[in-house]
Amino acid sequence: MGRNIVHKIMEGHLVSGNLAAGSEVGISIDSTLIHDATGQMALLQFEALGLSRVKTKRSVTYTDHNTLQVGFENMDDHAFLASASRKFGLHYSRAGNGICHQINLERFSVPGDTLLGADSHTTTAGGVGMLAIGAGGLDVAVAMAGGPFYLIMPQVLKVELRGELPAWSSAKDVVLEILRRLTVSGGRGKILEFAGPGVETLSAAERASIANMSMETGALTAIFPSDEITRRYFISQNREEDWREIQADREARYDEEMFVNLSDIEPLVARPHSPDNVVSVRVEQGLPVDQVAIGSCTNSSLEDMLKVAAILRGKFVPPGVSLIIAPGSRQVLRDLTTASALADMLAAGGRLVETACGFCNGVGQAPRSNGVSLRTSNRNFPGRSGTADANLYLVSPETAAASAIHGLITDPRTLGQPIEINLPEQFMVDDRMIVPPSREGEEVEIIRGPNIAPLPQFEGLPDELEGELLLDLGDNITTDDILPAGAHILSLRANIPAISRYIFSRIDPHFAERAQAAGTGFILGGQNYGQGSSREHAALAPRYLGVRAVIAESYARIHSANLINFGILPLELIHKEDLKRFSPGDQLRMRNLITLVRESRKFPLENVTQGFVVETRLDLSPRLREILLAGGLLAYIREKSRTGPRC
Ligand code: MIC
Ligand code: SF4
Repeated sequence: MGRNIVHKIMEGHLVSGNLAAGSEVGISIDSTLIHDATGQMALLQFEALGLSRVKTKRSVTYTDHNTLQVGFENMDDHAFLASASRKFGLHYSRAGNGICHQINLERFSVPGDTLLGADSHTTTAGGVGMLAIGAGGLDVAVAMAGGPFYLIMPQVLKVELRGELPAWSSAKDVVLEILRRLTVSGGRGKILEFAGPGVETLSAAERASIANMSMETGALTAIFPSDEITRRYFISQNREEDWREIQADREARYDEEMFVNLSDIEPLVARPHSPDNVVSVRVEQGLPVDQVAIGSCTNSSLEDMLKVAAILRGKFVPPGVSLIIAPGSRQVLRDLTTASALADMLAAGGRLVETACGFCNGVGQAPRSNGVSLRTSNRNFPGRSGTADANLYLVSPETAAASAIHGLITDPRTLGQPIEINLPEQFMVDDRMIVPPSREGEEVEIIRGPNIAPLPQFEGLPDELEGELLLDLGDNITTDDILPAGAHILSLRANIPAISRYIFSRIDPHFAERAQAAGTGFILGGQNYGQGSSREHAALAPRYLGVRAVIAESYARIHSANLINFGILPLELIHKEDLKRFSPGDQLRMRNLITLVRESRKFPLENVTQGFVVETRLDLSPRLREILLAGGLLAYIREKSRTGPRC
């Protein structure tokens, strides 16, 4: 029986376990990615592991999430990241160079290699056949130290693409269609592997957009073959030597299959407030828009930007519409200037902002109260834009540009003749904004401004937990709900005591005080708890405030791993009807935890206030049991290194 791409790459990287879906496997990691929202913790944690240099083939730190510098905190972070990267052997991409996933695709991706990134959209590199996975910063720190990445072997879902996209439909519409079908939880426990004749009709940038946003289905990652089109992309990046062909075998076996006929894809839009709330753009046609924001790691390639420029050429945005344009990288921006496309964008009234994440995670360009913002990014969760009651709609660059010139949501098909763009044979390759690591043995001093706080230390798991149920939340709670995005909070990512003040602050502004007063706390969620970003702060900071267990129906993968990494129990309710039996403020208790974590899958949870016991479950591999007993991954590694090999 033939092998699919996922199994081929995993086999080549297997360190422990076997590839049977559902079992724990360890894989070796070739490259890592961190940035200025997750990298501070990852580097502090790497430092705590006691190694002097990273052991990966290549590790890179990017400065893209928060480049506003409204106070010293932000620059303290950048100076720390730059100096620690140099010392520990990481490349450092300076502010202004662009968004991590776009630069990784351009300059560092390698088909067939593994990449672990402290960012959920690390999956973007799947567009060129890299097995690219998002994880918490601590898991990435361990990978930088040469340790394997452990995961539950997912099922491989073949997404067979047929046909060809019609004019005005775009890669973004393909992934919106996949989200419409799978929803934000339908990809859980799966990797999406793209196959079929439709693949060769898509460019590398289009595939990367699809791989980027596929993770919103909850999938571990998504991957495309690396073929002649990929090779041409590498040639135009002047990196043909990094290209390698990766194809599934002819009779490759998959766990599941779905079909997408590209010829049937029409322009789509994800309505507020979830990326799976997808309808045809025709349904929303005519809705007045206040803001159109084009960019983010999903849609900021040269191809996307050239299409936008072609649509804007000779037009002008009406009063009342703010058109934000953020090209994905310095390379894209420079190529736009030579193609004179930038001139067309500016002439149309476009507001050029720095090549960074920016508007996508609430760092600038917040819409007006109750405003409508049309975005080419990948998430429209409530409050993500920085305006609590704004309405975010996710669309393709074509739909965004068409809507910008009309001031109304506009089906791009109404623009008539399809646009034509010319991509250069060779992109503008210039790596001078990427600072190489120091030479081995060279003295480098790490710069630690006052915003760089020491790592908090946590004790091991106690035998008994008793505390208050602090919050009762619903389904699909995002990490943006747990720890909001935005420039101010982002500038505290290196300072756990300071950032913990903002945990659940949009849901309850007094949460942090209540949690600390309670001493030990529990959180109740619904389905798919912790979906969205990889930010480990959404686990680490609650732990700092005394949260020791979350009770939910199910969890998003990265967040559940982060909870365990910081010694919080991610308990699953066995009978979901039990969710309704709890009230905030109830006193909860768990006994004999040490024995239960060592031996059991079932964890009785007592509601002392109301006098009942419910059954919860925690499926743990022996390694995860030990991590929980130690109180978290760092403590576990320290214990291990006293008794055996590191990591
Ligand atoms: C996001 O898109 O939500 C972020 C900001 O890039 C996050 C990273 C973070 O919050 O640390 C992600 O996707 O992982
Ligand atoms: Fe940056 Fe937005 Fe992409 Fe996250 S989703 S990496 S914030 S551009």
